[in-house]
Amino acid sequence: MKPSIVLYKKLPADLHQRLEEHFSIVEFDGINEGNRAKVFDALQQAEGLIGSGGAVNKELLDHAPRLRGVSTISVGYDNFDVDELTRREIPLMHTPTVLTDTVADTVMALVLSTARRVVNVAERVKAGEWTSNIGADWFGVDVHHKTIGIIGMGRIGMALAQRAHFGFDMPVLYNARSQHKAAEERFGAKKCELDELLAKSDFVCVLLPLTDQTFHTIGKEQLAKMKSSAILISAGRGPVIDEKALIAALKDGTIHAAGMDVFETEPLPKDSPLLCLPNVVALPHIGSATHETRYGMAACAVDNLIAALTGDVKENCVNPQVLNK
Ligand code: 8YV
Repeated sequence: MKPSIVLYKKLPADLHQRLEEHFSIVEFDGINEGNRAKVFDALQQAEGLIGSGGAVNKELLDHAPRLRGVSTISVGYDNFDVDELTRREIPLMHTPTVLTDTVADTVMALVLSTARRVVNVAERVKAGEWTSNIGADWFGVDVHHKTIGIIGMGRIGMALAQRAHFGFDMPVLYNARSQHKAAEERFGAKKCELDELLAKSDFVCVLLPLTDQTFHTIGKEQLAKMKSSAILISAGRGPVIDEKALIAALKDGTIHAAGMDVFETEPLPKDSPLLCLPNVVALPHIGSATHETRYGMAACAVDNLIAALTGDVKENCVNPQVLNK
């Protein structure tokens, strides 16, 4: 008999079929209040779990006594209780490499669209406001040759530095726990303390994952250290930035603008003040959302689950200490 797994995100047909060749699948559309009881019921038999979104915490794991492998269709895993998974010797698999360039492209899109006011001016064109040669009220600010500060120099930070350095002649500053020799050699990147990066950067790009340590890394105090002409880009996880403090800073001119792909609450509540600020470009967490990359992530996650349940994990494991136990 094939091992039973719970799938909680719709997969392309060929990938669904690939999973089916190995496992007996119980499928759900997400894990939410409405289906929690049914998911918990299916988890009683499940040896594998694959999907994205929704909390995989102790309560859920307590309903999954036979679980041997978990695979998330994402690079981020802040909604997983990794300590609890590790304690139970369950490998957590993720998709760290396949989305790197796509997310870096999204960050660059936010840099360009905030600086050049792309969304704002395009809306004005559609509204019929382009009736004569444009004046200064349509102008933006330059991106090329400006200083970019990258907070969180992982794979995506590196891909962003590459674009900024080679594509836009931008000096690159970065703040990270460890030194990145490759970034320094390839892109002339300079490692800085956070305060120095905030004070010197024209674009501050925050790419940190969410952990207890990174929560509200950027708050009132940090925003006050930025140039008043600077633009903040948020593309890691929303709670890394204190949104209330950011809204205040955008309103009172502490900083010039913000480009955001992630928010403290997602979907962004309809009454968020961010939606009324002309100097904000807000995207619906599209970092990795291209057809090609989302397919690649799903394929990687399927392979990861198969590897985890057949004891053949070679890469992409968040807690590799549980392997070979
Ligand atoms: C996805 C992401 O949007 O991979 C991540 O961590 O944030 C995004 O690529 C998200 O996980 C939904 O699949």
